[in-house]
Amino acid sequence: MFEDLTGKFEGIFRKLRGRGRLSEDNIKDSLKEVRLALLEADVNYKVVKRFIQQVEAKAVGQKVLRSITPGQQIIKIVFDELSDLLGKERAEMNFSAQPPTVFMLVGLQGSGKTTACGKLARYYRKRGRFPLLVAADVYRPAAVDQLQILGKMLNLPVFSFKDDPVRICESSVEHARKEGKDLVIIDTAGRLHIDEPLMQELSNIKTAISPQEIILVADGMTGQDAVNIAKTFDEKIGVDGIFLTKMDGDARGGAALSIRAVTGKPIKFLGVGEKLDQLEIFYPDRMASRILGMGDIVSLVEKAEEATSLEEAIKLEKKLKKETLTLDDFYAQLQQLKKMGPLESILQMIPGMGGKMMHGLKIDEKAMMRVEAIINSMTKEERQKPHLIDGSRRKRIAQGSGTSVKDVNQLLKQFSLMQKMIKNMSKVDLKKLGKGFLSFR
Ligand SMILES: Nc1nc2c(ncn2[C@@H]2O[C@H](COP(=O)(O)OP(=O)(O)OP(=O)(O)O)[C@@H](O)[C@H]2O)c(=O)[nH]1
Ligand SMILES: [Mg+2]
Repeated sequence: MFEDLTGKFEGIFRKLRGRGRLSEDNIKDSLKEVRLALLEADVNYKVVKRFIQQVEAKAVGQKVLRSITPGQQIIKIVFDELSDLLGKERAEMNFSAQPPTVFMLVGLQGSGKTTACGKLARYYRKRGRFPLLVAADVYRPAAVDQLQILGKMLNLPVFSFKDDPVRICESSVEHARKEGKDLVIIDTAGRLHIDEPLMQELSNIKTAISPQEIILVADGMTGQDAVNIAKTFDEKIGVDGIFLTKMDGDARGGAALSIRAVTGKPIKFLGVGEKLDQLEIFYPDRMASRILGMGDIVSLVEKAEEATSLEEAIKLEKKLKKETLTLDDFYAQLQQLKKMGPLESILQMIPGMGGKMMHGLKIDEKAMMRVEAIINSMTKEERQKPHLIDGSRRKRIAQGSGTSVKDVNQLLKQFSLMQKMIKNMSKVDLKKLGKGFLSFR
């Protein structure tokens, strides 16, 4: 996501940082580069023009503060403008005071509506809601099946029967009310292009059930097309927010950066993969800092928090205080790390690790799998008391896990180092534990 732009911003800011004083001329030069970078990222040209004008107006003639360098001051101005461009503050979803709340997802064919329904259902279920998925795409039988598969995966009910979409939606709300489901998520039909019958149908559904949120699902990889689609949907039926999908495949980010400014509607979520947990809540300021290569500590911490349940953390901390870290704990920790998603995407959120820095660093996920296999091949006793693992046990474990004795030795060595390291720590530090795996080969 945004790799191209981040790389360019890093270059531009590096040059600025090296300068003690800034003149109007070198501000202009930098802004020219920023402008080019944004255009190359496929940001709408009108949006770029306004952006540059605003940064320039703020930068030129600004008093240089004594405590920071002029370069830093410009970075701050660009950051502020970028956050504004992305919407400034997080736009929350609206919930009805009288349940059920209805989210209606709309968008073109293949934009990711059905997947987005599953992601939102999973996300809100985790936050204590009771979602009901509704299949309002009656034209493609496979569409209903797809939603039902997602429902099974999530263990959530799916409402569907053969009828006209408006009646399906009306009955689904009734059904939710009766069954005590407080969140209705409607998956509507997509078309290849925007056409009148589709708009009419969506509009009829809207009139019939007055959803709290009409969310336009748009494919981020299509750049300015996504922006135009959002604009048309908003004009025809009115949308409350945008769910931008396939951001994992979008290195440029033109849609994300233009859509708010062009449509006036906020991005609320990003889809960053096909899996149901590959959902990101959209925060304009955090996204701006990520694009600028400043990293995103807050998101990182939140992700870690979601993965490590409080209970587990307390248990582990107690254990660490007693200095009896076992391979079982180590294994549990590994699972937590895995729940946080691919290591690369986590590292990308750490300042200084974004953009170009990542190219030189290859995370060895295979090594992590090897560690898992090795621990899996140990007996319960061995995991609790690693010092029992002698030569012949090492051979057996290596064979059982399809690794070599050398691998087993290395893991045990690393583990004992970690035990020592942890003795010196008062609290669990996921990041440090993570580093252990990264260098393990
Ligand atoms: N990489 C990636 N793929 C995604 C994402 N969201 C959805 N997809 C994929 O995009 C394809 C289309 O997704 P669907 O959810 O079926 O799209 P849809 O809008 O419901 O499509 P129709 O029902 O045909 O209109 C599927 O292969 C999804 O797995 C995402 O965030 N990242
Ligand atoms: Mg679908």
